[in-house]
Amino acid sequence: MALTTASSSRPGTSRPAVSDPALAGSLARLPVELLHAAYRNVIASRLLDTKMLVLLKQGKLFFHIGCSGHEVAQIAVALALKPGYDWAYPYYRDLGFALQFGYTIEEVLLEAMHREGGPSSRGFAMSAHYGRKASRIVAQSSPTGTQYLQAVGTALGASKEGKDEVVYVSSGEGATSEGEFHEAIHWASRAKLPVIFFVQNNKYAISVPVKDQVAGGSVCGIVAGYEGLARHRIDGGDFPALFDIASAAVGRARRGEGPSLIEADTVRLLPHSSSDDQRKYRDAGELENDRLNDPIPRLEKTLVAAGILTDDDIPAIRGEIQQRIDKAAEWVEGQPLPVPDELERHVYSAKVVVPVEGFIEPAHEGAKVVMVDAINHALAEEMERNPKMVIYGEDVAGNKGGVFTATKGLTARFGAERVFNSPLAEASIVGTALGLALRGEYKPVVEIQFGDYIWPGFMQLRNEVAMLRFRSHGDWHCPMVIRVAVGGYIHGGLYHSQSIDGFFTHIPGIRVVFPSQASDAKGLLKTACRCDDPVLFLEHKGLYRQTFAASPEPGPDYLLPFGLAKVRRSGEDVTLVTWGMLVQRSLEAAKKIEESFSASVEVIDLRTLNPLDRESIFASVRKTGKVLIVHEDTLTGGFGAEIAALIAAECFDGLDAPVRRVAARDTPVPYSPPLENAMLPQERDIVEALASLIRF
Ligand SMILES: Cc1ncc(C[n+]2csc(CCOP(=O)(O)OP(=O)(O)O)c2C)c(N)n1
Repeated sequence: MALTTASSSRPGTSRPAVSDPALAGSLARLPVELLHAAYRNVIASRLLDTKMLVLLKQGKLFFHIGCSGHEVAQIAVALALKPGYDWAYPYYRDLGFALQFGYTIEEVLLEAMHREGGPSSRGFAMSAHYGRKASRIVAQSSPTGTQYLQAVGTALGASKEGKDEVVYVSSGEGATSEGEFHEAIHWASRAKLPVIFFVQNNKYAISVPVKDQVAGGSVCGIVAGYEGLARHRIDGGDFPALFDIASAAVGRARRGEGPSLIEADTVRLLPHSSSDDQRKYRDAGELENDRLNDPIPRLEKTLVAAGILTDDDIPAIRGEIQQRIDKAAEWVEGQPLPVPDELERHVYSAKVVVPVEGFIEPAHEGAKVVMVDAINHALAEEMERNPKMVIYGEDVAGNKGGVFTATKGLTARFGAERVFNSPLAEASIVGTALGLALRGEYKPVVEIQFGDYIWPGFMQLRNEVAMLRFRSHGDWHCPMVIRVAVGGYIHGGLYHSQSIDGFFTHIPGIRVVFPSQASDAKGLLKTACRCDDPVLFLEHKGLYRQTFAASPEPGPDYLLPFGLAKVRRSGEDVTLVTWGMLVQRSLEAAKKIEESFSASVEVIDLRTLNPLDRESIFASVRKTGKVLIVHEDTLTGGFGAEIAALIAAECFDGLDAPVRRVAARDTPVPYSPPLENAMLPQERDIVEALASLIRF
């Protein structure tokens, strides 16, 4: 069965052009057949809602979230945009928008019935999470509000490219309470980016009424202070007026004059979702009032008055679309479900920058360089090589070059268009980078000033960056580098000392790199800048200028593979697995042990935590029979626990002693030196643990 769009059948093209004043304004300039198609999409959206609720009752789908009451508003706005040229970040209630932007009836049902052939996720994401690459509908997630920053990032790319593309992004009024919405409005207004923020105010966020959500009840009102933002509040049932306003907003965006927010007052004719019963929190009178304000009969009246439709067309079109929907549902039922073999296919890219196999580590002959300068040089070389690489973050631009100087001189060399300051907002940094990266041209390499402050960006990292490829079954991906200064031993206290590797190694979809010395940092960062996956690049602040972490600088062609650990000291009696700052302390401890015992310690520096070089660990443990894992992050749930479990599972027969760990104590990192020293692992802790293993 061929997939056809709801808008592909176009009866009535011979009707007279629009003449009724009800359709005054820019709508009158639209070809009649386009209005017909839009009307058909309105009806398809409504009938699909009803059909999906029937399928739900029949146990053929698990979840439904309705558009009913919103479709007229959505389709009026979609009509003002160019699908496939403009970009769209619709939300879960945007069925009407999705149809107008290119979704077919069959595609809606393929997603709803979690079939393999759906355009957004092929059964990996919930239904109503729209995504369609050919229409530039970016595959959506469930967190309310995250889409806003991504839309801004995509618009940033359009503006950098000098293209007049526009980015549509939407939500209900409830989601505008999320900070990310305001961060997005802020960035777009400041940078005059071509974004249409479309807020569909149906007066409820699940059961929470708008009075408990939005000061004054109007989103338009609460964003009044953003200079450069055009704002419109409009009746969401007034199709011509909405189209007019959307067209004006799109025109303004295309001309580079900045973003617009359109708040449409809509009715929600269904409960929040199929898991909700709105009679629990809305009285019968209110529900009846919504029904009386159903925008579809009103649209039909307007179209009939304008000569676009006749009264007889209406039931005929409905009947025809109903038939198509029923037929499509039957067809979809026969379509294959996704196969479990596909599960891991789109967690990471299949592209590898440098294969581990066959890699021979060269001796570097450059002048000695400290780690922060090696990082700076890696960035400069990659900027030179890739004109679409951009660097941004807090304080990274100009003469400062970041609080640790890692980006020093890069703005002067590559220009403020490519190396620039972001607002002080970590969710903005990560969210916009995602939206920029998924366009396919740009490689954002962003800086998070301190690991301690990555948490506002954690939602974007965990739920968006890490999951985009997976949830879109490989259609969308967002390769980027997130450089983060981490770690303690610098008397930085609770909020300038945190280790974050335990959190991020738990997230499928993000590579985690943690070098311990300058040449590795350079080679790994250059690989990260060419990697097809998102890479969290951890830079230990205490190592930036340490002489023990300095090394001869590798040349510009040097790339170090991910997933290749390094034996930093060979030994026979105990294996010590470590990374980051504790590599040096472990090497010192190993030396001391060898001086006091007739035993040698093999020290393995992992260099990348994801991918993890399991084979090097296992080979060493099989040789020594004893293993100590040393890391700076807190003990409980630290990455050492994962390594210990892997060793227990893989090397049990070869172990002569229990797997041991030295890690930070399970407290925050305190400020005063005696406290900090007690909390973070010290050389003596490693010596003691090694000694006890040797004696075991
Ligand atoms: C970050 C986040 N918090 C909570 C939820 C659960 N949730 C899903 S939809 C929703 C209400 C959203 O209401 P609104 O933005 O007004 O849109 P509407 O559903 O009314 O169209 C909530 C709380 C979520 N998906 N994401």
